Amino acid sequence: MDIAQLVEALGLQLLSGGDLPVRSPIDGSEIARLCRHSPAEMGLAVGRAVDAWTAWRKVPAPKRGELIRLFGEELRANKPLLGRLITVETGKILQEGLGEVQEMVDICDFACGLSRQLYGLTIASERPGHRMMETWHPLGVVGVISAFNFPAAVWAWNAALAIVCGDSVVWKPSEKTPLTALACQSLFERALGRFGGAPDGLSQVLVGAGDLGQALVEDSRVPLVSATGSTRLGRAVGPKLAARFGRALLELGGNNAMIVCPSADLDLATRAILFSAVGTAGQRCTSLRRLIVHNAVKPQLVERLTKAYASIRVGDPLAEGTLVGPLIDQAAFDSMQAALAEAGRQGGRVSGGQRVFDQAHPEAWYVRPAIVEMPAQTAVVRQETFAPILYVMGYDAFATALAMHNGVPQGLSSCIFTNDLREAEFFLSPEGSDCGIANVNIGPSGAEIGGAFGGEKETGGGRESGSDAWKTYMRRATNTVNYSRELPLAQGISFDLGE
Ligand code: UN1
Repeated sequence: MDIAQLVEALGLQLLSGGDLPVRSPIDGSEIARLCRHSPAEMGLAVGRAVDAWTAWRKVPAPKRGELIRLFGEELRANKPLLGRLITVETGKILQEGLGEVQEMVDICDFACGLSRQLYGLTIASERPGHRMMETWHPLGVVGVISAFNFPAAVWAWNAALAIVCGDSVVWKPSEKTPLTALACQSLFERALGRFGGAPDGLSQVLVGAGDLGQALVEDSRVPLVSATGSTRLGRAVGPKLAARFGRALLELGGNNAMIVCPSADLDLATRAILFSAVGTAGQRCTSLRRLIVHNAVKPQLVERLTKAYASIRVGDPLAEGTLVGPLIDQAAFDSMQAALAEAGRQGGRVSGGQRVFDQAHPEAWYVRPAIVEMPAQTAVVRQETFAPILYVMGYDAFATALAMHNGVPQGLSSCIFTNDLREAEFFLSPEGSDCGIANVNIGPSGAEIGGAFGGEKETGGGRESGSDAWKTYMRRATNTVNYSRELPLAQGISFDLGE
């Protein structure tokens, strides 16, 4: 199936003639040309979204859940097509493209159930004849800015929750992956058609570059912006939202580590390292970037990894057996090479990392994943490079490993491999990992949607997806009801005219 047939099956016409070229990282070829939306069009879209929210907030939440249930059905039925399009546009392997769609299906199921569980508390009042409670109300327009590496799932985490919470959504996807965004919108519109009666403008997509995102962030009619991307993006978005008291849900850089202890199951660890360090060509925000290994097992583990890395198949992400597809573009390749050169200067021993298939595909950026043994956690290790580079460092004392683990600016995901209960529990304790996600005997990437997803420090502090992340998409009202004939004041204050 060629790209034209693929997008047509997903309800899109293959567009050409616009000013936004879309390239597939598989071979660097241009697969579409779209028209960019302007910041003025963003303003109009937000206006429509405000109107949509005004109507949608009156629809009972379980009914709103029904729309998301229908959307989940569309996603289930179209999983092979959408998964393939994700692979074509991002270069992640087909298994991972399909996994991304499954993540969307899962969040739809979760959100549908949630639509009957937007619970508030009932609170004991200190006054006689009074009752206190919390109610959760729809917040308004939710802006979503998403990155190229999860071009569909991250939007779905936000959109599925926002819509059952009674909000409307305006989405600015990465300009590197607009086709996936348009396909998601097309499937959502099919669900809307079957649902019937939802307001226009409930979910909108606008494609373009940073000026569009900026218009969304600066629009005071948008009470919440959920932005996924680099810490640099967060530094641009966060202060702008803060300046207008908008709510920010930031999911930024990660520099995720694994501590491997002497008691660890090295077989298990090797498999986990492989998936999390080279999966998605190291382009997940949860990718494993730092390996902190006890010196007693370090030589064995490095040997196993070197062997495993040698047999990784890099190549066409649509072909069966490929584990690593291309990097997204030349800029990603350049920053990988710059980091490797810098690591060398800082005392690292680099193996792998070289470009491959450049003869066959001069416009595509395939690399061998790299392992870099570092003498210490130097500056280059402390920064996030969005590429398959695994820095390996040794330790002798557990406390040193933990200090090294937490000694980076980012705080997204983390894990420990150990069969020692004390080490495992300490890692999860308040004195342990400082990340939003902390795992035992599984890698840092590939989280399920049921938990809250996000991290601390320069990762931005946002939480999306499962658990009670929905609360960010609603506003909380505290209500006190007096069912007595008296007017007692809280804190026992007396305030009488004194006749
Ligand atoms: C991302 O890279 O922005 O935990 C999201 C994971 C995926 C989501 C990654 N479920 O790796």
